[in-house]
Amino acid sequence: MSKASFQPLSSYVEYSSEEMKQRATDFRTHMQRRRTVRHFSDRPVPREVIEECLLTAGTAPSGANLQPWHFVVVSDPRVKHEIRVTAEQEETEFYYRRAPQAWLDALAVLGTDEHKPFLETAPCLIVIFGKNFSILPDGRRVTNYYVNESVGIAMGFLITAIHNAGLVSLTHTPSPMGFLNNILQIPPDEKPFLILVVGYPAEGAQVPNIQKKRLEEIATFL
Ligand code: IYR
Repeated sequence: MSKASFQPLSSYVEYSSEEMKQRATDFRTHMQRRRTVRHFSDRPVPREVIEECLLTAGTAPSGANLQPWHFVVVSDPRVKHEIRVTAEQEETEFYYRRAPQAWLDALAVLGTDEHKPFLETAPCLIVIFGKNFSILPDGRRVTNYYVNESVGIAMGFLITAIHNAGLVSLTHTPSPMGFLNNILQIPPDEKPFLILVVGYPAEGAQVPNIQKKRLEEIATFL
């Protein structure tokens, strides 16, 4: 077991209450401009931007700091094509056979169906895997903890970073997702979590007319 080692918290910056409020409001306004987009342009995105956003995702807190995530960035058109074809097979099963009517009813506001052209049009697919085990620097294989929570937090950081950089994204979850291990040759102990489709919006892109809940509906102060 490695021992805890500490250092001063030198990166913390304190703001006045006024400044804090302004920053919180500015950030909310910035985040409220984010929309999940399904109409993508095929315009390529700079690789360094994706790298920076992945490094931001990698700053997320994780169980025992084991960082149980693996981001596979796909821009090869042949691999994207294979992912699209297989995802559409699974999605056809989902929409026509697997999904209960209540689920299809809930999805109706989004106008989604089994067609997933964005998996080929968008320049970049980031497939996020959660790792059940880590290999430590000394070669030991250890169990990861809170993998779903950790990967979920890192995903939030990634989506925020991509929005902040000026690109759009779509959290896409074909179900089941095991085919991604086969296509991308990822070992079975890594579990696909979702595909984050990243790029520029298509010209004239449209988004569903949906609302976010009000504070009173999502928060309780005691
Ligand atoms: N995986 C399907 C269905 C779907 C499910 C949910 I929950 C969504 O928020 C959106 C879609 C699809 O991608 O179409």
